[in-house]
Amino acid sequence: MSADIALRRKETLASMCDERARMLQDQFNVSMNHVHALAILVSTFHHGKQPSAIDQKTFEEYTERTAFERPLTSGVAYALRVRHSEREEFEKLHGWTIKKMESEDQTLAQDYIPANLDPAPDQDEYAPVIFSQQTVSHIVSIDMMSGKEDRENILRARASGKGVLTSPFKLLKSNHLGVVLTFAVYNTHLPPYATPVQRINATVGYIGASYDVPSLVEKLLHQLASKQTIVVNVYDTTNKFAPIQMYGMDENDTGLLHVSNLDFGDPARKHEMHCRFKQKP
Ligand code: WA2
Repeated sequence: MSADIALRRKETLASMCDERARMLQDQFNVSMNHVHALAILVSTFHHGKQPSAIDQKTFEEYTERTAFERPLTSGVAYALRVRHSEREEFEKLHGWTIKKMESEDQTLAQDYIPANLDPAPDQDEYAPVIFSQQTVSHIVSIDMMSGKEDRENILRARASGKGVLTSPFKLLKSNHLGVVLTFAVYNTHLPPYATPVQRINATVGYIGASYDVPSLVEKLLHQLASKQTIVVNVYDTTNKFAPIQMYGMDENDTGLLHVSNLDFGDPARKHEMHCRFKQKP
């Protein structure tokens, strides 16, 4: 192969990979902005009004009708911050107990419904889901602080005021790895340049969106009709010595590799897209 053909081939791979990485990143950014806006919606119309203007039915209808605004997400939900001292009153009001997030095999069971889950053991505070998009209705009443990844996200979101992402993990009722995006919802008394402690104290709940990465990336790449040409892999490379594969098959060494950076808006997480040609030249 002549030197200029080899160079052209390299440039083609780079531009195809960068284009796909940019599309994925842009769609992620669009949905992140809309999840942020949902946090403000809940703050304004649920916490900011007496009585609240949002109930499960309104939330479900609104989130379903605006689902097109959140590409790549499989569902959004709202978890309320409940202190242990408020638990009894909260459970009486809702007519259900706060549930503990359960193990994989339990959540994969055919008859898995939140009502069959165990009550959450006593904790200082809880984050039970009170509103959900219909697509993730199976997490209603579950204490999101009882799941490791969800809990870390909640703590980081409320101290920072930013949208935060989990590492890839197996979402409830899904066979794939996914990620969760969380924004804290604050009461209206939060000063604009609040400190982490002020933010934590002003937190009233958490809006979260789940991303089923494999099926959503697949859908995105499908629109580009390049699947005969290149193989795409997406990794969480936050720990660069132990990357986590989020999309794609094991990489097959066909020579040329191009790595495009992916910025999903959480500086604490790093992601990359790896592209290769399917065929050797
Ligand atoms: N949403 C959907 N499926 C899940 C999940 C989740 N978390 N966790 C595990 N499987 C309400 O950050 C608050 C959503 C958590 C938000």
